[in-house]
Amino acid sequence: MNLILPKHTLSRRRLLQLSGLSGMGLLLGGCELNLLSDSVNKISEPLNQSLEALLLSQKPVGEFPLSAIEPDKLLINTFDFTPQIDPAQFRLRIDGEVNNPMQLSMGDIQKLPLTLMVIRHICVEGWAAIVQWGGVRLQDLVALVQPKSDVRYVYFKSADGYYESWDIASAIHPQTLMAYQKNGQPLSADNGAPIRLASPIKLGYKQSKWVTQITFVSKLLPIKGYWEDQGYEWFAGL
Ligand SMILES: Nc1nc2c(c(=O)[nH]1)N[C@H]1C(S)=C(S)[C@@H](COP(=O)(O)O)O[C@H]1N2
Ligand SMILES: [Mo]
Repeated sequence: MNLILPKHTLSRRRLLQLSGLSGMGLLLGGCELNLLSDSVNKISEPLNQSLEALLLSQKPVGEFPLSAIEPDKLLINTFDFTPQIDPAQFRLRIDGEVNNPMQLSMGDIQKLPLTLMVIRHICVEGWAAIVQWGGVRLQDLVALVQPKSDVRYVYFKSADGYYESWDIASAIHPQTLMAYQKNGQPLSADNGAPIRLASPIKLGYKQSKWVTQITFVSKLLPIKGYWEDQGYEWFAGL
């Protein structure tokens, strides 16, 4: 059901693009404010061709009902300390090999469509919890910044020094969120406020908390992730 609408929107946009009528978004490309006020339209812009093909091939995984949420089971798992971030000062930088690098405030991010999902979070240390996350789809942010066609990976930098890298297909999966709510409440500092990754297709250690920077790249660097660089598996898919 929810796959049909974006697909139609994309092909309609593509038709417009082919007929040369969709230059408007590009003219505004240099100006973050205009881009953002037009953000809801802008996210139905096509990604680049290879990403669009990936996007259309992806199926959402099953979710749980609200009644399945296990509020006490999500343990705090933080390798060092909990950064205290002032949400009013906070900016999420999105950069790398993209056409429109951006710095978004939480206000900007919260103007984008909110997605809620109830999924199971699984930590390799032997615990799991069914959680509802609320946030913006990472694919919507991808559509705003417009990665170049050779982008294959995404790096996430966190305020506590944690870092992660993901394959682009997993990053644009419809249930990969930049989450700012947990179980219907604003995210707490311990759970990664103001914003963190949340996805049902990756193990817990891939889901960076306190994300401050998202960088799109064509090649994976020797440095892959905080736990991966100590021997944990990189893909960490579920
Ligand atoms: N920045 C940052 N993100 C992180 C971690 C961390 O230590 N720092 N721990 C990871 C691990 S191992 C898990 S299981 C989850 C735990 O999320 P939670 O503390 O909200 O339950 O966050 C992940 N993201
Ligand atoms: Mo974990």
